Amino acid sequence: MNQAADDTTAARVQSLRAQLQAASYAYYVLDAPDLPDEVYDRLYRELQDLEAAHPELITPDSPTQRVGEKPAAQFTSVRHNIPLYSLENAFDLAEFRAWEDRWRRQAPEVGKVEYVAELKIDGNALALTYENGVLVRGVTRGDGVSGEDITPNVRTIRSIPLRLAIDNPPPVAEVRGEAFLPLDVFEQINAERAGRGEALFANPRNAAAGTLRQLDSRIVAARRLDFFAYTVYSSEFDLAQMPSAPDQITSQWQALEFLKTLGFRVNPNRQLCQSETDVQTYFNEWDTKRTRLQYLTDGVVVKLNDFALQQRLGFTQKFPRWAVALKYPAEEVPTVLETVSFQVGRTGAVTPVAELRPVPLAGTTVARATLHNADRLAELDIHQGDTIIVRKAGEIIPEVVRVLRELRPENAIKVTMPTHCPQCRSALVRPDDGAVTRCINSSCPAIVQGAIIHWARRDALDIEGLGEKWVKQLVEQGLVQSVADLYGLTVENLLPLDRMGQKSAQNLVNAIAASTARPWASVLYALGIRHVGTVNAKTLAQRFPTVEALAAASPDEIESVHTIGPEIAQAVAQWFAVPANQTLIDRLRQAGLQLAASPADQTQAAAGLLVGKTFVLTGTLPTLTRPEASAIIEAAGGKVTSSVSKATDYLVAGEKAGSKLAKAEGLGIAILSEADLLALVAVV
Ligand code: 3BA
Repeated sequence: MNQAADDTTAARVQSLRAQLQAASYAYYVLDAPDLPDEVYDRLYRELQDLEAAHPELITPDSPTQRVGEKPAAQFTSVRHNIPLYSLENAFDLAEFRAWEDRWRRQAPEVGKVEYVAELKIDGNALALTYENGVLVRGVTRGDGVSGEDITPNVRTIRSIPLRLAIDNPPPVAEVRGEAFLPLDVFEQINAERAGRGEALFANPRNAAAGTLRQLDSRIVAARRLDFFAYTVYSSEFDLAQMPSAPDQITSQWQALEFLKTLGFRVNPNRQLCQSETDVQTYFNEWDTKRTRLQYLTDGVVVKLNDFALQQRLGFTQKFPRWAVALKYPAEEVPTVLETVSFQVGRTGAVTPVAELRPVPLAGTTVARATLHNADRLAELDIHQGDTIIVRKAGEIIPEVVRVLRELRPENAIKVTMPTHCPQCRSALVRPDDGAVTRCINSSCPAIVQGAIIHWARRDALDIEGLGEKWVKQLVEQGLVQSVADLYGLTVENLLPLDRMGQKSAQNLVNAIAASTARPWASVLYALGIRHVGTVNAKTLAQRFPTVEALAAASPDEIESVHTIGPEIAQAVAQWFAVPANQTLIDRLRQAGLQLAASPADQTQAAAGLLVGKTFVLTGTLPTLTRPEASAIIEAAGGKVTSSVSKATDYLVAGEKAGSKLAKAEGLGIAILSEADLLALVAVV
């Protein structure tokens, strides 16, 4: 029976929460569990039962509220109160010294200083807002000015406290840090994706970013993201006045300690350095040690410790002057080449791929590396059985850097580019101006397969379940020769496929049917026209709201669209000129795909995303004139005014920006470069 909670129930609920929060902190933050799992589970269930009987007692910071029930429809974009700046990179000691010289020129009388060296986690920066100590918002870094509100997902991260662990929290506080995926979770996710024939995440950072943008927080919860905090801010309170803060927080080192007091995980592998030599030693020491960590790091962030000095140095347009990221070079390891395979992509491009004796490298096991193209293959002079060096710089497929000639086996056979397509045996061509060797048989199974996989991608027509394993069979068995054939498939057609059941067949047919509802911009992207990625497809679909309009447009007309260059325009016009593509469009029309923008899309596009936003332009922009920049802003619904005030949302600043820039900085107004502005309107 649901009766009003009495005082003792309320007290019990509070005590359960406190116990669970403490246990969770010990487990996820301190990594030192202090409560057996069964006890935790029993207390958790008791709390769940009490909350079910007395829903009025549920609070957003209750441990039961980490995982939502329903997926979010979409995330909204929110403006950061304080922008998240970028970090300047230094790739060697000379660049680090140049950074040091620069800030010292600005503060010439400063002598010896302290630096805080922190490992640079290769993750995703998040900004977390706490109101009266309770987590109310979690936002991605985005472009640094605005990010996406992903609060439901942030709540699932166990090392992020739902409530700050202090008694008198300030009205508002913001904590920033890095969310990341532990390496074992990353491996597990990719293994699952491979099993389902889905595209793999290139690295843990992309996997974490993809996870954070999942609309269903239950999936996020299952992925065990983690978080290290490194910044705490509040404009409305003075840390020094907080009862549980140290007397004064005047340095980064103290701030990190304070973040621990607030209940956050702070990376323990940090160091207070007294000299440049200390920083170098730390950097070198961690180059080896970091390979044993359960997360990826790509460098060391060095910050001047003293807040007063930080404040004095301030920020450039992009970076704080008081911090620098000392980057580790991309990792390289030797291994043995077993063979070279030649892959045919959806555009017919043939890529030589080295199949390797598997080696651990930068957090994953590497068994293949790209050899790029015929020129690179010739330049490396690679032979079967060669010992080679592979390097990984964020890609899924690492690259072969060089061959260790002295380790070449005797009589090794040189690897050369094939003359015929390894898939369909037709002669390969290499247009003399390009690096690419191509199969130009449009019914080559490799090309058809690639086109279908691209068609089904999440950012294209998002056909769930249509992964590589089914596509391969559909093409091999001749069921599908073009993406248009997908729309004629029936359950009966699919059942003979290896390991296809009634239920999966029905699901696949349904998923294919659902794809006919995807918007015109997605269809345009899915067609796989060269240079037409998601952003260009959106822009083109907006300017040409029907396929007929786009097909009839001349290259000049297409190029007149802002951000569309001659190469793109040419590729689009050429594509529509091919008779087979005209036939494809006709068949897609018959299948019911959206080849025109819906009325709703059109009004939204006309209204624009910049409605209600006020801009000021200053300085000389790299490519746009003032009238052009204004036209772009106004086309998206924004307003351009001439002077900076509190009502200004964005200042677009170019070279030789003067007092307006200083004023905007003073008011904390977001500063955009021309590129930032273009990125902003491309989202529309
Ligand atoms: N410290 C990333 N920025 C970082 C506060 C500053 C900063 C980072 C950092 C700007 C890491 C840029 C994005 C951002 C404001 C976050 C770190 C790491 N410190 N330890 C100096 O581990 N990846 N990233 N901007 N907050």
